[in-house]
Amino acid sequence: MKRVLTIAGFDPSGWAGVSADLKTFGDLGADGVAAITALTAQNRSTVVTVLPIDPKFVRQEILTLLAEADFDAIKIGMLGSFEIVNMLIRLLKKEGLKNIVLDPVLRSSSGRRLVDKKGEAEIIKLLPLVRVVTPNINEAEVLSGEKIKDLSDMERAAEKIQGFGPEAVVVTGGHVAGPPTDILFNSRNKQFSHFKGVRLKGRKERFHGTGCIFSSALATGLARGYTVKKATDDARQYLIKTLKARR
Ligand code: PXL
Repeated sequence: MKRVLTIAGFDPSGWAGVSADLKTFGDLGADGVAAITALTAQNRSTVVTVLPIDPKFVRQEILTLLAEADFDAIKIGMLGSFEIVNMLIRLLKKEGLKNIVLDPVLRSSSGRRLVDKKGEAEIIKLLPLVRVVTPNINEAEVLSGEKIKDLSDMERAAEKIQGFGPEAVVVTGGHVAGPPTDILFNSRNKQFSHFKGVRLKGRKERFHGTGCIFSSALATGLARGYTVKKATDDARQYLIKTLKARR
């Protein structure tokens, strides 16, 4: 069984954060383990409070799991504070951890910060240490410093973010109007892949945790040794199936 670690926040509603990540790993047949970076008080529509965990404790969480067995892949989600981002940068370098998917979580759908302002700026320094980054449109705008209105803007942002050091970038298209298209830019072949989807209907709560599930499924594919393109394709299929099953 492949062993996949999530480093993310806890969402007590179960649809986002570590609980969604562990469910995704389990559904896809991987052995999921978790290090919690923050607690939150929230339901599926509103985040009320965010409580980042002491970075020394988060470090212990990760190192204790690592002492037992290596990870085949890692997914990084909500980080909460500058201190945690900083600790993680040092830990990933020191331990030489590889095959990492970074979901650069900045804000909840309701607009609440999920990492403080200083931490948001520090996330750029994680990019050279990870294999794939999966920003949504808003996160891609912040990381690239460019406004995104259409597919060519998404391509430009993906390429610019790749320039910060990851092997590949997937900009997810759920946050622009119309049929959603996800765009992958892979530095290995310098090529873009477009993954066209169908807009699912429903209240916004139905889409709570979408980015968490997608990045966790992608990490599971990488753990299995799939290419980034196949892992992306499979992760999208799993996400669509999961969203369709929600009411
Ligand atoms: O979907 C972003 C996200 C990630 N991680 C946690 C969250 C949320 C959104 O609410 O709570 C823990």
